[in-house]
Amino acid sequence: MKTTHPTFAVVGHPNKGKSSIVASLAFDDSVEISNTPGTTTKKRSFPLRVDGKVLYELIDTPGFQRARRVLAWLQQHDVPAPKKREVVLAFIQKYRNDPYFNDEIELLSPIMEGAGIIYVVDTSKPYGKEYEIEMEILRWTGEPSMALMNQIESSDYSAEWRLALDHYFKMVRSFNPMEITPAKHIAILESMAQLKEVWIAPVKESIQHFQAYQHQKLTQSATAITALLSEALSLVTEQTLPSKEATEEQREVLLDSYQTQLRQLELASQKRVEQIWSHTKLNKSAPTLPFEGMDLFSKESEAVFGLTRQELLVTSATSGAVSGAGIDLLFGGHTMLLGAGIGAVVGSVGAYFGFAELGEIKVLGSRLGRYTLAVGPMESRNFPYILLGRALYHARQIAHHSHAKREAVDIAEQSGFKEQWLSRTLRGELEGYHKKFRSGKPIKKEDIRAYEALVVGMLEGIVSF
Ligand SMILES: Nc1nc2c(ncn2[C@@H]2O[C@H](COP(=O)(O)OP(=O)(O)OP(=O)(O)O)[C@@H](O)[C@H]2O)c(=O)[nH]1
Ligand SMILES: [Mg+2]
Repeated sequence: MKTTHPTFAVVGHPNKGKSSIVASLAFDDSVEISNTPGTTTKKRSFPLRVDGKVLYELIDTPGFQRARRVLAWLQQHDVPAPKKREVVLAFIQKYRNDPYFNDEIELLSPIMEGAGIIYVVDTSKPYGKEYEIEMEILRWTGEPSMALMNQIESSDYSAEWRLALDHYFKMVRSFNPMEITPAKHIAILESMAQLKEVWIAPVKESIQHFQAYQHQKLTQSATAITALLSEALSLVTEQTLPSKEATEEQREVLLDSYQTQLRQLELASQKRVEQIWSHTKLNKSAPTLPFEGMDLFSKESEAVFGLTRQELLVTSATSGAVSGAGIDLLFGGHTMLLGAGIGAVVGSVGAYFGFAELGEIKVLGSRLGRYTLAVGPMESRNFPYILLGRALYHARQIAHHSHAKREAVDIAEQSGFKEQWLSRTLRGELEGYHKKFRSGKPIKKEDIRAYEALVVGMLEGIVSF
């Protein structure tokens, strides 16, 4: 194999997280992962490509199945160290079509073709001598190697593992494929580069590309989120009417269609963000989208992703919905706000939380005896914050979602999120743009760009690097 980029074969005992490590480091959710030992049966290469250039390549392999037999075969050949490699090649040559040794052939061949070895162990299980057989086989290849300690469950035998692994590997690192951040990703790449001297320079260069690539994903996400906000707030939904009077049912149908369109805009923006972060399978297989079952217009959504009740009141107050006594009440604190007093001040709780007042449904002038019933642009001043809060939260969860994870993204993880994304000054800045988006006038490119910059700043604050 003639490669110009660093290549690593991820090997080890069955069911120790080899495929999970490959998925997380290659940003690839198509890697087969399951808790059935022997899931991976064929070697498969996963290159990480950025702008057409391969930064590095990981090879997923099956676990050792016949390690004892293989080592026995190798040891029949009593050769000095420089010749051991040839014995491994002879083994591959002899058994390449023998299904009995399929797994060993699959895992040894990429190593013999020049891939660095990454040996994966699960340090939540006790160390055992049987692993020495595998490590001994790897030693026969004469190729440089490192060990990754992946603690799958909570029990911790890493101390004894480390003592054992230090005998066989010049580098031993801990790595959790479920909780990967760009910083951890880079740290592990730096260690991996140490395996071969010729890889140090290319990996350094790759890391720079990698960092630029991560930031590019943030800006692209900001573009998708800004498009959502500007399109949703300026959205107008219309329906033709046969006469000047619209029935209650016609109004309801229109409002329903308006809400559906808003939901679709949100969904399209979420899809785009998932695509940016290479999460293309999220909504197909077992994992569910964040917010699935939590509607954009639900009370839960307001409470979780929008403003706090106090902030919502301030928004209403600044929009003139609350006056005099209302504002005094506002600064009295949460307990008062939750009391019966609220209703007395503005008439209905719905007005505070916005969704009752998405927009006025208007009958527009006639053309050829036909009238138009219209709703939009968005009138609720709270709605943009709900939408933005949800979009930022979704982007953060997606950016933090390891490609090794096969379970749902957890909405309950949002603790502390609200406080992190919206400051008072920021709210002031956003409000100006929301007003423009809601004005019904064409939206200027420079306003879109300025809003994107604000969103990039918010994303930088909530996505950990
Ligand atoms: N909680 C947790 N689960 C993990 C971790 N690493 C792997 N798993 C789970 O362990 C199981 C095995 O993971 P795989 O990545 O398929 O393991 P493998 O070594 O490729 O297995 P084979 O292909 O069968 O040899 C899967 O259910 C993973 O979700 C981890 O760090 N934490
Ligand atoms: Mg596997």
